[in-house]
Amino acid sequence: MAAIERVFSGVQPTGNLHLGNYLGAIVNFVKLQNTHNCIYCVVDLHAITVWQDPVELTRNIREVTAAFIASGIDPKKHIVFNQSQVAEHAELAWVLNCVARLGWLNRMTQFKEKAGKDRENASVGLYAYPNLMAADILVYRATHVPVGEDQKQHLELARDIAQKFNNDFADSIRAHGLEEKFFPQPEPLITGPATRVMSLRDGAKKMSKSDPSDYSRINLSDEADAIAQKVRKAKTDPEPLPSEEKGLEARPEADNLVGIYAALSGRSKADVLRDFGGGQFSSFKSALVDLSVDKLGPIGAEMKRLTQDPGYVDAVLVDGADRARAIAAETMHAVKDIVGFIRKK
Ligand code: AQP
Repeated sequence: MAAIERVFSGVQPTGNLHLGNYLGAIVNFVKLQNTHNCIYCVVDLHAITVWQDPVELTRNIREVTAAFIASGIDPKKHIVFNQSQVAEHAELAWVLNCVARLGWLNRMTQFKEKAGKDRENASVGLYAYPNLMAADILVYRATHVPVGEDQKQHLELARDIAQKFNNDFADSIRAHGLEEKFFPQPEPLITGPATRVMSLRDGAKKMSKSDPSDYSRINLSDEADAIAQKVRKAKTDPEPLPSEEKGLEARPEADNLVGIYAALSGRSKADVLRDFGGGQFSSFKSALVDLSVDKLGPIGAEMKRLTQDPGYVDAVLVDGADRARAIAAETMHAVKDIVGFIRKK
């Protein structure tokens, strides 16, 4: 069972899929299809670590799937599915719960941010979330994981868990004739046009699905009017745009908008500033509206078309899950042998 170069990544179906998810993750998912075997997952088990209305959750699973396909992911050549259809994710997560250490999870900043002051009331699932994420990746023995900057720490934890499993069970891995590095070290791919897109209302906060203000983000499902309104209302500062990138330092809102323009147009920030430097935000914002509508409009329209055909979307997920399960089951059989469980052979 040789490890091959395989990409795995996931997006939570928690509603309000936004420009940050698109530029930080989905754009890279699309590119990697040319060079790798890719598995893209709608991580519904992760979503329920905070309360989800069941009807909304079903709708959101279909919406993320539609966003994948509308953005250019090919579910026939690669694998697209929702996590809960492949039981091996949860099964491996339990084994990894017993490998990961409490001290490691206590350091996870995302749990601290999401649990906030009401930590005692957070779900156990939210705390164990990074172990499930490690299982998602390792159950496919994936070698590359494209994510936004905010997921870096979880990826490092997945690497630590993989290494500890390989070390703890080294004798058993050898005894079963398996590769010494049974779980490969997954490489984070934090690359691409915008690894951290910030809120349109506050340049110090990342653009996020759970921000109570819809004006903080551009949703992939937004119509042209909504995109225009949000960009026009986006927070800026009173200075004109600088002519050089250095001038964006300490100006987080300007930096973010220029970064979004650069990412959407496939240019560098320096290049964008050559066109807009010295000008007022109003004309830059008009150009950003046109560009955003031009790039995101067709994706939003295709998402709408696809979500009106839930039968098609669900069939894509079932087919993807069947193919994912075949890979995951092979890993899980080996894990059971390594750990010492008895199974039907
Ligand atoms: N602002 C962002 N900039 C760049 N990349 C981002 N990602 C998320 N926000 C940004 C990346 O998108 C992928 C999917 O994210 P997710 O849905 O699994 O979870 P998340 O990081 O929790 O997304 P949100 O929007 O930030 O949700 P909430 O509000 O619940 O915290 C990941 O690769 C992520 O890095």
